[in-house]
Amino acid sequence: MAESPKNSALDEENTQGSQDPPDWSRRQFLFSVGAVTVAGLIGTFGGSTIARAMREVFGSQVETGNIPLYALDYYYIPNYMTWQVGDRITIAFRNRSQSHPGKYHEWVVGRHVNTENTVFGVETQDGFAEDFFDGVHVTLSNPRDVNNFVPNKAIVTYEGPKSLYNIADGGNFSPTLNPGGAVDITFTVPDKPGLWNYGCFVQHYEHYRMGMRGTINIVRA
Ligand SMILES: [Cu+2]
Repeated sequence: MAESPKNSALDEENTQGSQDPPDWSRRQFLFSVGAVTVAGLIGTFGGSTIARAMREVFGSQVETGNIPLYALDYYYIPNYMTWQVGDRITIAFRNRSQSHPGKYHEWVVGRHVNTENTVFGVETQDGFAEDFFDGVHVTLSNPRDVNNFVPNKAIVTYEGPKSLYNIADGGNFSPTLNPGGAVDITFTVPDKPGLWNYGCFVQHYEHYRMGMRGTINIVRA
């Protein structure tokens, strides 16, 4: 009997002990399953939403225009996106923290999580070695309860009073929102195809470690 693509995906989930070196899509799938498990343990709210979102991981459609991105404790919805080079998009970033007290969360996009050798071994550090927004023209708008914003090497246009963005130095391009906070991030997808990661490194990468991360697949037009 011929396998449908859906069955193949399930088979991959059931062969985690396989000796075969995983290809990229399989690694991405297992990575995502781990994130879902963590999210399910931490928050019963939203668990089913996450599971539903994860079923869309394969064959994810190119998204353009206005793309909502929700930060919860400690995961994002969605945690996978596909963008196309040259498309104009707005990430409508919202912090929907449901813990008490609420948590602030950031959105950092890049590659290669920074690590450092310590007496405890190799430890993850804050942020990515490669910042996706380096050299990218970005417009920020509709800020509400922005904890801080680090532009790093992005070329940023601010709509409205700059004071509302609490502009800060250091680290990757990263809007950080207080609970209930919001900001819209508008840009043209640069010619940086391939897989990128995003994450929240708040509390010395604890949020990232707990599953607050996602993947962007950038495809050429
Ligand atoms: Cu966070």
